[in-house]
Amino acid sequence: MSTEQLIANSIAVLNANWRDGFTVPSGQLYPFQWNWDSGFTSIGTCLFDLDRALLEMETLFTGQWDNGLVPHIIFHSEKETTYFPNFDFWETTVNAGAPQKPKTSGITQPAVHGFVLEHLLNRFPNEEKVKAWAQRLFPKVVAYHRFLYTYRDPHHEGLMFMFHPWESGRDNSPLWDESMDRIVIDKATLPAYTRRDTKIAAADERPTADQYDRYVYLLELGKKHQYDGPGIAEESPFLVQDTMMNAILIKSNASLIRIGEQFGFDVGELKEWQAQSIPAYQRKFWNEDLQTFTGYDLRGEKQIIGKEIGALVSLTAGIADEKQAKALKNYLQQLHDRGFYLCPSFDVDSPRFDSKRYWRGPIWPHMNWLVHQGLQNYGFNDLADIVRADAIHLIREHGFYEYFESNKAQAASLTQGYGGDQFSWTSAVLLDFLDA
Ligand code: 2M8
Repeated sequence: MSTEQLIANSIAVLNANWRDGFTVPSGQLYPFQWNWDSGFTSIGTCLFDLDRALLEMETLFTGQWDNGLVPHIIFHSEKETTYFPNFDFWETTVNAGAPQKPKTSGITQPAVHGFVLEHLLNRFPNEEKVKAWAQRLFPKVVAYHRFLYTYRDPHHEGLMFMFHPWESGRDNSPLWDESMDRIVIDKATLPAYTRRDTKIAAADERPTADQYDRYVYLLELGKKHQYDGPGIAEESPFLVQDTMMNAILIKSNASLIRIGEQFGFDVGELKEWQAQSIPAYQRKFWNEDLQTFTGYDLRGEKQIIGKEIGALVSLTAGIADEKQAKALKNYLQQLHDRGFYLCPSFDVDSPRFDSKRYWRGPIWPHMNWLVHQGLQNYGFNDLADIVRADAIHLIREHGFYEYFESNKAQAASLTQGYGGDQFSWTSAVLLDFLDA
């Protein structure tokens, strides 16, 4: 397929997934607005319809709670019933600060908004409407970061926690296995539910039934504590400080500081967060033996051992020092030399690696976008080019899927990717990659 055709197809996917004011990740599998998906979508959409890209982010923030939370799903339609868990299962009315309309979930996702604002400002430096948009959203994004530092950092370390794997965006990563195994499921007390995802995507490419029981358990735990109560940190068996969520938060803090300075907002609070978060990330997450950053299991009080894609996002945020950056770069270079597409979402040498199951091994194009930028930050341009080229190649050969086979030998016999088709962030980051 020619580059012109790829661009035309990407735009067609994003047009087909556009609803009234926002883009669904994938028409069938994910029929609502997802938080971090919208950020990546804006980065692609702005290249052919700037107004729509701006509206995407504004619509997302119509779901913001009084406490600052930006939920992971905004259920703009209450009639759409093909996704589980829907708004009625979340019952966010337990929290008086949750909006009545639109209905939302009660958890969050990676804090991409700050860097998305800056990305668009940099792309369109002379557009007054982009400047006005950034100034309107700035205080809302800061309020969201304040939520994370207030409600998700009980020991005031400068590192936020998550209490549900869906918050990480990397739902069934093997990183969470040990914490998830801690949850004892009592079927008699777990509310009845029916999954919808496995009716649309292949079951062996999705999380398992046991994992879904635990997702529901943690949702109920959040609900019990109004989704922001201190009881979450006290009780949740799953309580994790994640490498990627914290790296993205730090990256967005940096963007907000620059934006705030450009437009004359007070950035004192942002600078204080940043001054605490970067050294804390360095101190707590670097693992000398593994030569990578590893998240921290707050409930189990230990590092979460595993080589995983989230650590590579530290490059995008500029957290890694030169030596650490080199180690992360070498890790990727070796994978490339051994015949893997970049960047597999989990350690290919681990027995828990699964090249086709969701976040346990496949390639995710928006992750390539983040890692590509990170490698460029440190001047590793040749490897950055490979990361970009691999994403383009997989989409060109296998279609606009949600994720892709990471083992080149195995991918050679495949004609398509995995998970949902006609996927928004896949199309959006492809547009940006092709525009570069
Ligand atoms: C996936 O997660 C949702 C739950 O949020 C699901 O499996 O139902 C993840 O890949 C997540 O990162 C993504 O934002 C979402 C929509 O694309 O799908």
